[in-house]
Order: sequence, then structure tokens, then C-alpha cells
Amino acid sequence: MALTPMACAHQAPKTPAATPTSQARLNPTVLSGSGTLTAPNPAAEAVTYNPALAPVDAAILASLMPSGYGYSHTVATLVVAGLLPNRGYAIHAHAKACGATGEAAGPHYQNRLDPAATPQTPSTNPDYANPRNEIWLDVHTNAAGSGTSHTTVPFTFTDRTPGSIVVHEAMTTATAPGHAGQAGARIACLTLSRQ
Ligand SMILES: [Cu+2]
Repeated sequence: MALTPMACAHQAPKTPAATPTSQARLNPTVLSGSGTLTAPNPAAEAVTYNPALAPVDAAILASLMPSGYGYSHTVATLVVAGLLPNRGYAIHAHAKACGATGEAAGPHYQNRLDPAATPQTPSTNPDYANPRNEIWLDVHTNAAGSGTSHTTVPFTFTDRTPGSIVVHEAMTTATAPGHAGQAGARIACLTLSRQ
């Protein structure tokens, strides 16, 4: 086993340094993704798992940008086209990128992680599974199948970022204790990238 030398011989005396909150402000994280839905494949940025509800060739675009004084907030914007007309779709930012199945995207991205959540039992505690600690972009399409949604959340990304935007089968996201954040099967997914 290799030894890792401790490179601290010349370390300055320990004085409490200022919290480097300014780093996030100087180097804000911007995430975005866009594409038209295709069957899952490793090269696809936008995929459908249920073409009856999220048709092939439907378009989805999302951006998540810091905003507000000192970049204290994040504004997320979603645009969809080519979905079913006059229908609600529950949509959220999830922790991981899209994959071969809807489960690949992992749980909802949370700013403050629910300590009770596990891979088998995702957070359903409204103290954590809510649209201020997560990014909910539920949309309602018009007669042409297009729609937009926006949300502003009181946090930015530092060590972690969302990996995807997931479209669910349910028309709205549940909020009751024990069900908060639930929205049924995952029907489409858009992978997000850092800009
Ligand atoms: Cu979700």
C-alpha cells in the first residue's frame, strides 16, 4: 500500500479562515440541457421511456442559472413541445444523469439531504421533499402540446449538482406527508450538463 505523505510542513498557523462563500459567487454553476426525445441509448441527451405519454421527437429544454443579489438563488426554466395537449406533467430535477431506465436518474436532487432517505425509500418527508428544497418544474401543456414552467429556489450548487430533469406520469407532484415528491412512473428524462 502506498503511503501518502502529509504535505503540511509549511502550513501556516491555524487561524480560522473566512468561509469561502464567495467562490460560488465568482464561479456560478450553470446547468442546461436540450434535445428531442428518442429511445434510450448511451448517446441520447433526451430519452422517452413511454412514447404514448412522452412521444418520440417531443422537445425539452431546461436551464438552471444562479440569480439574485450575490447569486443566492437559482432560477430554473423548462420548455416542452410535442407532448400530449392540455395535460399536466410532474417534472423535477434528479440527482443523476439519464440512463437506460428511468431509475438511472436516482432520487430528486435535494439541497438539504433528507437523512432518512435511502435508495430503497426515497424522501417523502415534506420538510425535505418540497419545491424550496428540491426543483419542481411541473408543467401544463397547451392545446398544441407545448408548455413552460419556472421556479426559483433559495440555493445554488456547490459540491453537488442535479444530473437530469425527469418527466413523470402523474399530472402534479404530491405534497402530503409520506407521499411528498411522488409523481408516478418516470416517462422521459433530459440529462443536464455544466455550461
Ligand atoms: Cu421526479
